[in-house]
Amino acid sequence: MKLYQFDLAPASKRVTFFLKETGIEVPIVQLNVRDGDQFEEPYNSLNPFHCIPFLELADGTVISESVAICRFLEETNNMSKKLFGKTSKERAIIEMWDRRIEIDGYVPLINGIRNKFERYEGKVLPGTRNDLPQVPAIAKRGIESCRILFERLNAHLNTSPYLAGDALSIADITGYEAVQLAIAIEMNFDEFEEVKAWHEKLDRRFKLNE
Ligand SMILES: N[C@@H](CCC(=O)N[C@@H](CS)C(=O)NCC(=O)O)C(=O)O
Repeated sequence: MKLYQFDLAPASKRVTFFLKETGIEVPIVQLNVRDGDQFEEPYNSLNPFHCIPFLELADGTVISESVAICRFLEETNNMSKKLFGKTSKERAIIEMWDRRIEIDGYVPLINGIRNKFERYEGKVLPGTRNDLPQVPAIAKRGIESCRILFERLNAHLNTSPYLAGDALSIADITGYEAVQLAIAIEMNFDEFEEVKAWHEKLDRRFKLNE
């Protein structure tokens, strides 16, 4: 089994934090996606989405998508810590938050960043190189979408230490990276004090684990 990563990328960080939290170990190969390693063989054929992270199994199966990779690793390793939940109810609540954060915050901000900063010219959509123009309005819309999400998260985090209750879950990892993207796109979210406090708590935890 091999996990293909680029340590600086948000999607890779989601898997890295999951591995650190659970103690699961997987051999890692670094691909520099900024230099276009993902378009070179054998990686180009291994993963047609041309993004990291992706996991290559011993039988040749390739799994991409950070959450799919983490879920597979959790289900195939017998670790006591479960970031996807232990009961049906826990799993549903965790997935609910994870998807809301990904749909309303993470993806709109990724699209925003790729449409805002010059370094993404020609790379507007992840895993592509083409001449699609950058559209600054997409960055503005991404921030608006994330603002609505943060308002909701702020109210929720006032009553809960982590998104799905008393324990950290995969949804918190997605949420942490969404806040990192909000910082990267220069969004001001000072008014969301609960979100900031939760992000700082996660920041200390993940940095301690480094
Ligand atoms: N939804 C995917 C996102 C994967 C993704 O977009 N990866 C980016 C880095 S964060 C990438 O590999 N980009 C390469 C490129 O755009 O060329 C996941 O969570 O795994």
